[in-house]
Amino acid sequence: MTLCDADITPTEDPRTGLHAPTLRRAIVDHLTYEQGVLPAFATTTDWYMALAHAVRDRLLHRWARTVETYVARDVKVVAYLSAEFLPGPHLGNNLAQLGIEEAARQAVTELGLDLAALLEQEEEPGLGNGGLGRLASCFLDSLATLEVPAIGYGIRYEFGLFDQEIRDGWQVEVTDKWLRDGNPWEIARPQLSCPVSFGGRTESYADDQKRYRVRWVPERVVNGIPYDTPIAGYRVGTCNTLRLWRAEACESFDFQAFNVGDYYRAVDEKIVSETLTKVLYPNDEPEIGKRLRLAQQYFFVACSLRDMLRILDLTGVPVERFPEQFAVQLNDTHPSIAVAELMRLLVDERLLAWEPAWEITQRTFGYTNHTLLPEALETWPLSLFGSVLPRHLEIVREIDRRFLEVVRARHPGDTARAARMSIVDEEAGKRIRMAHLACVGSHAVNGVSALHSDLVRQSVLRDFAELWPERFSNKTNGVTPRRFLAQANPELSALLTDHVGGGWVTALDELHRIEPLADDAVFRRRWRDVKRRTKERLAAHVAATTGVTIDPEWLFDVQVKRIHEYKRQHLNVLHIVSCYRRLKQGRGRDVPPRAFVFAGKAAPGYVMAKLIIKLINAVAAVVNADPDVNQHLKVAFIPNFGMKNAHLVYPAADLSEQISLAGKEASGTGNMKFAMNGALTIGTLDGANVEIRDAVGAENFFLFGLTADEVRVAKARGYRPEEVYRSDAELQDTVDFLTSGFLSGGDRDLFRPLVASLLDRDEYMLLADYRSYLECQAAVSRRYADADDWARRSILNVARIGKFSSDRAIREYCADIWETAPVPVTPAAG
Ligand code: NBG
Repeated sequence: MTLCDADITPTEDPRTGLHAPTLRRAIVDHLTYEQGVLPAFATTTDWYMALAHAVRDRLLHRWARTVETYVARDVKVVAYLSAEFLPGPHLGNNLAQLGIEEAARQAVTELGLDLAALLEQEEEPGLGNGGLGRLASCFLDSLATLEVPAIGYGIRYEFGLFDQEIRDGWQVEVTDKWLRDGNPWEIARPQLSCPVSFGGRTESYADDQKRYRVRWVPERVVNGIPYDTPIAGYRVGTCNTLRLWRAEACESFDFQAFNVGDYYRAVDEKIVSETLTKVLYPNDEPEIGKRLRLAQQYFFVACSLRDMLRILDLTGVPVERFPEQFAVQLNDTHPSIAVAELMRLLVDERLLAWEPAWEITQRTFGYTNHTLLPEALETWPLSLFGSVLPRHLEIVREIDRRFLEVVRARHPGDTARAARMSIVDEEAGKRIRMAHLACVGSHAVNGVSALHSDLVRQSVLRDFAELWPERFSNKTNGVTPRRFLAQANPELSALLTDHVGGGWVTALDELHRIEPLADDAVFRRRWRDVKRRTKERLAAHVAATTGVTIDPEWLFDVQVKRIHEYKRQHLNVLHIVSCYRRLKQGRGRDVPPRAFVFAGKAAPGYVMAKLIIKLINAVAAVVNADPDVNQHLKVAFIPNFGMKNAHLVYPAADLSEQISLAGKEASGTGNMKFAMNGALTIGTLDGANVEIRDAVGAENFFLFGLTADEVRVAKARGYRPEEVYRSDAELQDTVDFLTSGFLSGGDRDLFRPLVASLLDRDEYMLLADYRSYLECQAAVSRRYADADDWARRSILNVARIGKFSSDRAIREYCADIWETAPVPVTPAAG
């Protein structure tokens, strides 16, 4: 391979040019001067790195213009604080945002390489558990695309969420070493490092004006090093920043200890400091390393707020104007210690009086609640909190004292209310309620779907909603159509663009213009052809990863999400087992054959969730091997669900399973990703399902199950699952089959804990919803039998899904909570 100067488009800068010859030259340059490898010896990883660096140059070009523009215009910046981000692979996304996929393809092809193979090289950053982390990344995409100044602040976990392997049907966790080959997308900025204190004690003193002051004398200090990843908007000049913090020991050695010869203690300190950002905690672990988790949260929040103050100082803006410069959003309670930390910075370090500091704090923060599950609402034992953050404990107590004065003034004598609302739970062994801290310290509180926001107001935060009704609002989640439609489903995207132009990528509502085409037989034919191809792709992946062959002609019935009892993957299993039993009895052969596809991780310590995975695989093994049924039914569990295989899954689904018990799923976002790709939903009236059904039309949505109200009433009356079990012979037969030993090589005890949980308590009311679910599934089968009619409904789903773009969600946050506006960045020449 030779390169001569004639290969470069003469007017293009090799660092910024977007045409194939320039890109080609840039790739080879990076290979040689960054990787230090000759083309002849380069591995695919080397080429991937070289291409990534070439693309990153183009991003940094935009990034520099963006920073310049923001500084010159004195803009308000959204700071999105989130302990999790799930950006997914960057390369494909960045090529698309810059509009250079074709140029890149041409460039690498000319170098004798295959773009798809290079894309495949990327290790995805698994810095989140699921919906919450992915939402944060969808929001960053929309912020940049809408040209809103924003910084995402989070943690650079050295190990993201574990990789999942399936061995003998069980989940096995493997360390996620995503940084093994280096990360070409990030830039470390050690010069911007921030010191963060932990532990120790506080001392009071009088300052020169004899004012009472407190000083924190910490036990140890850790450094936070920021790593920046550019986040480009779609075909705009804006390129924002995702800034993730890594913990580093302040000194490599504790010289004091080193000098007295205690070498190992000196190294120990370094190890302890650097474990802070080692690993992401699974979100539904029953008991996690609490102390480390609190330390992680404080660590990234402290770094981020200090960083904002640094930016403020740099621009010469007085600290009183902090809320005009930054809108800080708390993504769930994980960063809610920020309320106390900002108070500490303002009062202890900037020497403001309490009242103005409090006003600044409240005007700065907004808080989004993402769950009603009591076990997921964060509280910290007071003693632990005080030992990690002694000064913050004092501040939280003072916030609480002042807050309770307000409550008591409003409701004199209502001591029960004051106790319920207090930030410090004086019962239950004294704990700090982080949701209360977030609520008291924010000017805006929101839920993530209409139903969930109502339930927030009626249940967990009811007293707060009564006190400050104006603070509460709903912001229904959304997902980015760039990644989840344009990139994940190029075939469908091309078809849509053919008919309505490409504007839908940034204005998803425009898809309503395909609605009339639902009645066009030729269009439906093309629609089905596209779906067929996406199903072939998924089938190939399923075969490669599980050995199970599924027929693209069949109905693809898909449930992918974290494995959790409330999400009820085992209700899906009950349906499959019932189908299996019917087939074995010679019934149910006249319905369209189905492939049931699952994927999702269980928290390593969540025994029941792991047993559900085993159950799915046990059913798969029996069903797939049984010639009596495997012409009608197949089951596959795709290992290691993440952003990469998600791109294959969403486009290929016919049926999207959104079957959580009503009132439990705050919103769901997978539901949106499926519908956006033309799947029909079978679901309960839970989370955003309610709004999706309203949008796509009740007749194009398969509804079943109790409503949230009915659940509440049934539980209040004393729900008895055994009675349901006894009253339904097929349910009985299905449930009994799980402990028959047939699924478990004769072991009748294996699935007994699962069955016992259903018969004893059935917390998530699977038995109550079983019959309704089966009837609804029968309706699905009848509908699918008419493939053309199914395609019509699929088209209508896509045509009417516009509301669920994260662009809409971000516009609402900007208008109602952040009070920020777009600041266009003039596209740089070059
Ligand atoms: C999750 C909810 C989902 C929701 C996402 C994003 C947490 C704590 N909550 O229903 O379970 O879609 O947040 O809002 O992860």
